[in-house]
Amino acid sequence: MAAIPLMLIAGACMAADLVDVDPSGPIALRERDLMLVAFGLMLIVLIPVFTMTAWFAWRYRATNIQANYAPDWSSTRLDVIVWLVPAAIVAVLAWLTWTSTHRLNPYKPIESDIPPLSIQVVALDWKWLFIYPQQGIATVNQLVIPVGRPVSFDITSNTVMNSFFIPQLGGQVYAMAGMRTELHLLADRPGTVFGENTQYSGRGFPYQHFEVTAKPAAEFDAWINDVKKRGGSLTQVHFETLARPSIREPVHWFGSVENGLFKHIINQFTTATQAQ
Ligand SMILES: [Cu+2]
Repeated sequence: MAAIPLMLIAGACMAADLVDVDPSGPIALRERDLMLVAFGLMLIVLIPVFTMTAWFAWRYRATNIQANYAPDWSSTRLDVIVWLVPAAIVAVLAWLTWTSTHRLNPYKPIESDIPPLSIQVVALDWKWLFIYPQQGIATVNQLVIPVGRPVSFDITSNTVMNSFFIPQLGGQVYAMAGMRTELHLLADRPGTVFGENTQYSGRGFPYQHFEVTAKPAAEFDAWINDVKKRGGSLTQVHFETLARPSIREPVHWFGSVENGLFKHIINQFTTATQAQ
């Protein structure tokens, strides 16, 4: 019986881990609310079931000779409750799932007056490359985004399948070689949160984190200029070196990026497939 409260606590902790308790943007906030509503709906069944399990076990214990032994019974009222309540919960959950799946579709651009910032994400062993095509810069293991401006991510992998995840901003999306996936996020307050790979990818996987810093527009522009001035240049040749497996790779800045690098990374795999 002692296991039941423990199970409930474990369940609540899992829910708290899945839905970040401190969202930094509207997508993560809606995801958290959705999880909490679904969790609350499940409690409508869970709380009575666990309470009655304990109560029945105690009431009908072998030593309680006062309790009635009545194996043959039926109750229409109870049947109606037992079927209608879960059916209503499932109906509400189904409606919630349908509407929020469309509303929170990671491919759906975020509505805003400000045009989105485009960032190309490349999963490497075991680090992340971020290319800013509009600014012509790139970084490794550091993602800087402007506050209040939607960010449109194009995601791919130069290695095995990875999963791109910034818990405080929104859901995870897979990064796959030869393919391009999409994600739209928005940070609505400045600050630094963490991002990670959530798909096991080998030896360096546990250290494959990166910092995500949201800066006000002016500070963001200043940062871009700083990277342009101080960063090296990222060519296809340099990329080959960068792509070699490494663990705990420090932050790199590239002040210029060879045109079409992201496309080239994807095409390495697709042309090989087509040639077969
Ligand atoms: Cu899958």
